[in-house]
Amino acid sequence: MENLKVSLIGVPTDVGAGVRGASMGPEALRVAGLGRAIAAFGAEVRDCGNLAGPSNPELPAVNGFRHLAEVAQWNLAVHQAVYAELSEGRVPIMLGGDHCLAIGSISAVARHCRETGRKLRVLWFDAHADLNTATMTPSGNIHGMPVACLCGHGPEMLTGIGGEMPAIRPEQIRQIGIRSVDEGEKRFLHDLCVEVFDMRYIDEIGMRATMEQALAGVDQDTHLHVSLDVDFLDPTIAPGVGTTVRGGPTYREAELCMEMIADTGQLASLDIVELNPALDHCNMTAELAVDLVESLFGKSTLMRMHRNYR
Ligand SMILES: [Mn+2]
Repeated sequence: MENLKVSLIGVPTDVGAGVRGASMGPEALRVAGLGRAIAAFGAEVRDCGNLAGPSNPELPAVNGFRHLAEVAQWNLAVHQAVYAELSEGRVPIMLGGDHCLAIGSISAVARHCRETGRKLRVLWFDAHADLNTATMTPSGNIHGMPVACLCGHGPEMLTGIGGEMPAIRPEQIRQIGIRSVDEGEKRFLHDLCVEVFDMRYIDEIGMRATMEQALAGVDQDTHLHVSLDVDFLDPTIAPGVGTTVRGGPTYREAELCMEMIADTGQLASLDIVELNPALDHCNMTAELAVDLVESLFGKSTLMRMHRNYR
């Protein structure tokens, strides 16, 4: 932990969301003590401040997309910032912002992995599959499309960020906590063979076995990226989200996910997205996110052996 260098990158925008407010997420996470919590583990924390970009024009969809130009501009900035921190050997934490920003961050992570010859595993914690396309989307909100864009399905302004198309392959993704999937997405998930651990699966086999499977094959050469949409969590513990879906993981289940990721020792980048302080109660959702990040960086109740899930 002594050599760990972490960079916080604030991305204050909600251009990809239907409900406004996620633009206030970065500051809420700072107020909840995110930087201090990570520094307490002996990591060196650099707060890069907030990226700049266009304001939210609040316009309707055009050809199936809302705010495509603005979303592209923000994601380009994210890509550059995340790539720069990775190039310096640091662990970037993107403080969103809505989930459309994962296009920029994960394309940067994928590029870094290609250039350094590392394997990439993306753990996508979310209530939604985020696999919509312009023809399938009910709303045109691009925060429902990042997985499709990263896999090469979407407008070139988004799929081309990072120079290689597609940025990632579906088999590099594991989705966890999914419980709201649109009809078209259901078909598409199946066709792309995305490995999805939905809530029914978690109910049936439990979170421990689920995470063992999601982490299977992760080894010393694996770059583990966590994309944490806070709507993954049950709304009773995480009300500060624009798109709540009931029936999500409990506090302990979520903690277990993060602890098992920490056990692998391979976490190398993180997105925290969709936190909406306008809908939160006394910053409790931001504080919960900080608790989870503490576990992700190795806070445990007892001294335990590190292990790999193969
Ligand atoms: Mn999402």
